[in-house]
Amino acid sequence: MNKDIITVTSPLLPDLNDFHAELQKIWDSKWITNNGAFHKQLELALAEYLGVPYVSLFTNGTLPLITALQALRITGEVITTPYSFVATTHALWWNGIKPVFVDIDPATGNIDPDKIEAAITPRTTAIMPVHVYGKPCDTSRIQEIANKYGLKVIYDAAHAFGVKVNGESILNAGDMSTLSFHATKVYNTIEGGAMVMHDERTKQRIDYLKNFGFENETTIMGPGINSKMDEVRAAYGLLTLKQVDDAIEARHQVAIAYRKALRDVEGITFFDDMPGVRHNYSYFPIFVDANKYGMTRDDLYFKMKAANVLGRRYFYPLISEFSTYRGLESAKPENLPQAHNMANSVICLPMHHALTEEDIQRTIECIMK
Ligand code: T4K
Repeated sequence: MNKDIITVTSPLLPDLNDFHAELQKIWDSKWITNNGAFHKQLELALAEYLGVPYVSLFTNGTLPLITALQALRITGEVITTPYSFVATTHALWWNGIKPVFVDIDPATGNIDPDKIEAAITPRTTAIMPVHVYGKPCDTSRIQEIANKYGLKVIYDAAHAFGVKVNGESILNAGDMSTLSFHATKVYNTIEGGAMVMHDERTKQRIDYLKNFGFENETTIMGPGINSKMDEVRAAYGLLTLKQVDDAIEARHQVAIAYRKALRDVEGITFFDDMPGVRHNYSYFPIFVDANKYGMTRDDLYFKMKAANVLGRRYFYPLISEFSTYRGLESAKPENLPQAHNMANSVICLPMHHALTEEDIQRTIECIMK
């Protein structure tokens, strides 16, 4: 048996010679960070590619979440999902905000809008949903609730690069959206991230906040932080942006192959494409029903591992199960049955642009027994 390791993802890398040519320009200019030429160019290129008015680049996908909460002066309680990567809730914690977990809709893995209103208290100031796996939240319903109660909405769109609903970027929903450009994402700048906002004034404020609050050489507009992207990663990001459509199409083909092979496997389910949505195929989660499949999720996960097919249990354990959060009333398992069910049954299969036919077959064979 071929024992080469198949990883859950693999970074989209630019051609090294192309990258070297860009590095030469940076070396010649000696301008290596602080809103340089490549940084400016990438912000504009991303705004155009994504179909959004303004983009502010960050050094990762966690700091724009923390900064968005600061910029909107969010305090008290924020309604969020336990079914995400820990960074979502950590961003609230770092701002001294109490997370209030609401269960998910099993059809999407996203926060269930029907359960949001019951979690609102006089201390609630915002909703922070996640487009988990890049699947769009029900943004209209969430906005209706936010309008009714005067709440802000910040989307953690770390997984939703390039996702559109009926031709409109999902990143235009809510007050702000944040992206991650980590190496493991569909589009990467090694480490990196961004915030998407609707107006120039907010963009200006965010640009100050990510640079210590400096408005000019001598004026500080507020307690900012340092979360700027440097020129090397911005240049890298301009190159990977040219490759990302092909990478998404390659991922789409992997999704087609997985769905074709696994559709009739008893006890294995997965998401299909949503009508009108341009997906990015950032993850391919499958859900194992142990009774029907005849094997538990963990047994399958370890069987795959033994065959060097490294799926991942994103997102297990739930955020609400980590020691920092599990004492919260909203973290009680009885409040989050759907999220627990999903976290206990999920395996994200290897999904990236460079998977070969053989890799896909080896993955499928592990599941088909
Ligand atoms: N919000 C959400 C919803 C998020 O999912 C994330 C991050 C954030 C916010 C925060 O964004 P950032 O601050 O991270 O930009 C990964 C990522 O580190 C993290 O970015 C991501 N979500 C999370 C879901 O997954 P790990 O710990 O699973 O990555 P790791 O190192 O185990 O890598 C997984 C596989 O990827 C490896 O087995 C092989 C491959 N890989 C990885 C790296 C780093 C490579 O081939 N090359 C590489 O350089 O966390």
